[in-house]
Amino acid sequence: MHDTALLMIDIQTDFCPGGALAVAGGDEVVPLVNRLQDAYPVRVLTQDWHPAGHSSFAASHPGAEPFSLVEMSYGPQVLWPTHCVQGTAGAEFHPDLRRDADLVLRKGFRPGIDSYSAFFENDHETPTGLGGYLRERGVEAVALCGLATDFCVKFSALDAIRLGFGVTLLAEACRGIDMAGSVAAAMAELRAAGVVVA
Ligand code: VGL
Ligand code: ZN
Repeated sequence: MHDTALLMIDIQTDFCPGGALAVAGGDEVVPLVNRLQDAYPVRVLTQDWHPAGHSSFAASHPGAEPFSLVEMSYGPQVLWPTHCVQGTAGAEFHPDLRRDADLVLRKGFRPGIDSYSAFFENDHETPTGLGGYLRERGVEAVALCGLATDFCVKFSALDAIRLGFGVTLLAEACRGIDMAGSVAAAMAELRAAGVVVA
């Protein structure tokens, strides 16, 4: 088997307009993502899933502003508005997103470390288990869509390359946060790493 998996990254209420960490046009990807699912034999939804008081939240660092940078033991970390707290409405998938995926992979659940990538936490070392899951199912390539292009989609794509998967970014089905040109920078970085942008 040489299957391709569709990885649908963090299409959650908090990343859509009106949410705590809204990505412009985040909800626009939903109809396209729903249609894309029919074309892939393996479909994975990822869900950003933080405990209350998570270390990636600005509110957990007295005096810190959202979108500022801090140095963590594992490297630099952007501090975010409180988002995708386990069990809250904001952590739910967009209400119109199809839920019939094979796997829901939660990430960012360890209090002291963030996890942008669906494959490794932000230390780039601690695996989420997704790589093994895909390998055991005979998957050799992944196609990525979802939110946000410049954070969770980018790091998932780079890690997939590092693990030896063929990687396609479905650009029409992604939206970014775009801090200081970070979407354009992400696209350049992904192309340079060998990601096919479709
Ligand atoms: C994300 C920032 C914090 C993402 C998740 O899904 O891109 N970004 N948590
Ligand atoms: Zn998060």
